[in-house]
Amino acid sequence: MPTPVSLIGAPTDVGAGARGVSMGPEALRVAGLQPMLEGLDCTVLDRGNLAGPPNPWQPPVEGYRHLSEVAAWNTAVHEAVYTELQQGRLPILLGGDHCLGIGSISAVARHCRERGKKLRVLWLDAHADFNTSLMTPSGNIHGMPVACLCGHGPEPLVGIGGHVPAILPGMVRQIGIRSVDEGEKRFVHEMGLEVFDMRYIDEMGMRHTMELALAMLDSNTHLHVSFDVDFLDPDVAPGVGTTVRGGPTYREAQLCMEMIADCGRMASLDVMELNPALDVRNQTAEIAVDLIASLFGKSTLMRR
Ligand code: NNH
Ligand code: MN
Ligand code: MN
Ligand code: MN
Repeated sequence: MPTPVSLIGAPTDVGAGARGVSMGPEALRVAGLQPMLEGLDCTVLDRGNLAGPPNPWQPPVEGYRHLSEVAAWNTAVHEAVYTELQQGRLPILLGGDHCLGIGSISAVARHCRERGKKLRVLWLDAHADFNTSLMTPSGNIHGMPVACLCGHGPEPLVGIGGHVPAILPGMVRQIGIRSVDEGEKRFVHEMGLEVFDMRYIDEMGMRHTMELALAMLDSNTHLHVSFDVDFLDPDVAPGVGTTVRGGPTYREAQLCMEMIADCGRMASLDVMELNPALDVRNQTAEIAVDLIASLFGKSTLMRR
């Protein structure tokens, strides 16, 4: 029996530089996320949307935009994701901007510590999201979640979940990266993050990339997938706030998701940064739902 799935909506854009990802959860529902999963024999509970403060749309203060609002939303996400994991369910966080990866992944890490499980995080994104207040060009906290999770960030974010750092850089594999800020680049190297950037994928192919990113998972490993929709090439996924050309094609992204499904270890998922205000007839939401189907084991032939 597959693990029962819980959908958790987090309708906020407090960590982003463009308004609109707050509409992401509803767009994914409208694109048929729940019936798609049920068609793959998953039992699904939609937990509805979390609540949190509105977006005050203020400039950054000391390198952070909306820090208290970001902390409030992440605290709510942490508790919701943790609760689902404790009940043996597979949480799918529907973003919302990617700052919420702090709440989600800190909850997964806490669950893993308590259960003696190893953790592997796949970060599918055009961006490394490894900025700190000193190096951020924008103050937008959706550019900082990986750094915060690794213990580099403000106390109200780094402390979520009660264990600092929540994760170690060695647990993370980043895939699809093609936009990294200057200071951020140095910090990524310094901390030893393992990054499969687009140059790597171009030269080695998605198959080899995913074989490495998924290497050494065992039956005691919890695999978390944090899927920033801007991972995809903007030709197929225009509905995001920060498009970067040169991303994975539809087919490359499908293979990436299929290989994750085949490894059989995915136990939690974030689907982030979908921006319906910038989308065209909900096509980006529909593509995201297609790719999530592959993540949950839909394949062209035979297997189902
Ligand atoms: N690196 C930029 C910043 O920190 C952009 C981050 N935007 C994202 N990240 N969408 O996934 O402001
Ligand atoms: Mn578990
Ligand atoms: Mn991101
Ligand atoms: Mn991104």
